[in-house]
Amino acid sequence: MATGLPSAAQLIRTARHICVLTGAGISAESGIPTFRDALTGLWERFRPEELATPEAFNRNPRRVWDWYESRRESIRRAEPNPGHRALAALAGRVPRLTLVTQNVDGLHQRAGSEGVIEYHGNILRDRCTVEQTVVQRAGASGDDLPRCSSCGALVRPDVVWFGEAIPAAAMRLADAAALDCDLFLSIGTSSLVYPAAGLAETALRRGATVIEINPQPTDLSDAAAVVLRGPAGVMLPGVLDAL
Ligand code: BV8
Repeated sequence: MATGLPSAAQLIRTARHICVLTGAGISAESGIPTFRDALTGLWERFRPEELATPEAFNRNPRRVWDWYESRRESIRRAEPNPGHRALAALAGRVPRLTLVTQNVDGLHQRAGSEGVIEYHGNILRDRCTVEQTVVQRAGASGDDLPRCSSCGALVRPDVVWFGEAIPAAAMRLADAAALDCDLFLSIGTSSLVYPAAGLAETALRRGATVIEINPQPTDLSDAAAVVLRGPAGVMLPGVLDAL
């Protein structure tokens, strides 16, 4: 396993198709707590599986909405950071780059990335729990829970909860990129949540090379040809400069 920007830059310079998977770590420098950090303070007594599941929502929609509204607030205040921006710029410097994100914050798009595959949806969109489509909310309702403007059913955040399937189009596009890429960039993810974490394994099985960018080691680190052990907001601009 090599370390350092020159090795990463050399691999990126010669890649035919780069598949990138990002996790909450790339948004950490925008001030957005990673998924587990989001369960601190008021929410520290909950585990992700107790809030980010259909069961939790059906049991207590108010509590789940309060958590999502507090996360939406921090996302609305956040700006893309140099890591997001360097990744958007990188796409214009290589023959082909597919960006798959586990993040639901929309910051890659705000940084200028195009064709972003939102593997776990987007927290800022509302989805009708009956029509299963992205909808506008109706005005304030009696029980002050957000409701669908067309059918009056509860709306939920348009994200993938634990135990729910990945949206079919996102799954198909991400799998195709992991199967076809010759270089896989894993950035800011603990590689713990499946099937997202399986994308790197798919790429490896097809003989792709892996680069990991993360201040901490993960289960993927040993399989990476190059590890940039630091924050994405520093490492990605560094890679771009080294190209
Ligand atoms: C499914 C959206 C089946 C919601 C999210 C046992 C074993 C294996 C799997 C399972 C199991 N039991 C259950 C499962 C399946 C389960 C799963 O994987 N569970 C885990 C906990 C074991 N998966 C599912 O349920 C998935 N669905 O399997 O469905 C099915 C199939 C067909 C039909 C029906 C059903 C759905 C999973 C999606 C859940 N939704 N998010 C929301 O956001 O509210 S997951 C959420 O957590 C994130 O999206 C991300 O994917 C995941 C991890 O979040 P974090 O830990 O916060 O972030 P991350 O992992 O990225 O960690 C931060 C990293 O950044 C760290 O490594 C840190 O070092 C690094 N970092 C920090 N600062 C920086 C940095 N890196 C770079 N720069 C920095 N500055």
